[in-house]
Amino acid sequence: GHKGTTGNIKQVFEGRCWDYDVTRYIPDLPRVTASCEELWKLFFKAFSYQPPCAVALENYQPYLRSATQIVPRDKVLFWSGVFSLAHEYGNYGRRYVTLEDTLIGYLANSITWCGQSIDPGYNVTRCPAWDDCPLEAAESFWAGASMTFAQGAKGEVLLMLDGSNPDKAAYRRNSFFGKFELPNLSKEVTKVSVIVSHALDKPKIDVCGAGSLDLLETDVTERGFSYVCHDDPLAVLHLLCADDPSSRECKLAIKHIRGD
Ligand code: NAD
Ligand code: CXR
Repeated sequence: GHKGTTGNIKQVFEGRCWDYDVTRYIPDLPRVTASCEELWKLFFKAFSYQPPCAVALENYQPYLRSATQIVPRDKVLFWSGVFSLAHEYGNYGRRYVTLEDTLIGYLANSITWCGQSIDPGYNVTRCPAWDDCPLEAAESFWAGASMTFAQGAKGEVLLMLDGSNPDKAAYRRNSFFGKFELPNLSKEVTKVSVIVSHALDKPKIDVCGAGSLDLLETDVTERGFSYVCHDDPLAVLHLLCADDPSSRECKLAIKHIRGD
């Protein structure tokens, strides 16, 4: 069991929606024409007045159709296991655009919701955990959102992965990326460019050209896309170093280089 539907969810959803239009303008992302009120109605209709585990992927389609924005060519960023780092590197839509930078992901990120058959149609005290429902029901919103996001991608796409998790391989066929994004990339995608990031001063468990990254290369090239993979490019390493400048891997030879 888990906490229930986020308090004031309608106000949070509609408020975020208005705010997105005013303060979250992302270069070259088309605006959504549906009003915030219409979007809330479509979103709420997908799950409300239904048992919490009975929500099929199709239920969210009317909402997803109304809220989809097509991301400019070469700007889509997917991620697995590196939520914060990916959004920092993408600079919240200014350098690359993640699902959470689009309206669909922005409105739903970090909120909880689930339906119930009786009034008010959603459960305020308890929503099932992922494992309490059949996988499809728990996944249905983010699965649909991820599929829609992948279907709209064009050109070269970027994927950021965690190469330092001892419990999870960097690339997994059963992650959201593996199950709903990679299989739904359109023919307009040319290349999948992968960044494998490693926690500072920790063992590098998964690296380009081995293990799960080999499997990824196979899955990407079999679909007809070209593939490139980089471990810890400096632009990403330096972001990690901003949070931990004294770690061994961040000791730049600054004195030596700049002189004194
Ligand atoms: P991931 O393993 O980092 O999972 C992302 C999040 O999904 C997790 O933090 C968790 O909140 C949830 N999640 C996934 N599987 C779960 C499970 N079995 N049990 C409980 N919670 C689970 O990476 P991923 O699975 O590849 O998903 C990330 C990709 O899919 C991104 O590219 C993004 O576009 C999309 N996505 C985003 C969200 C989100 O919360 N913003 C959720 C799902 C998918
Ligand atoms: O715990 P952190 O993320 O380092 O979180 C850093 C900040 C948070 O304060 C929050 O503002 O990043 C934001 N954030 C979310 N909004 C969010 N929503 C869902 C971070 N993570 C979020 N999640 C999920 O929680 C992500 O899918 C991610 C997990 C924690 O990610 P991480 O440890 O990188 O998989």
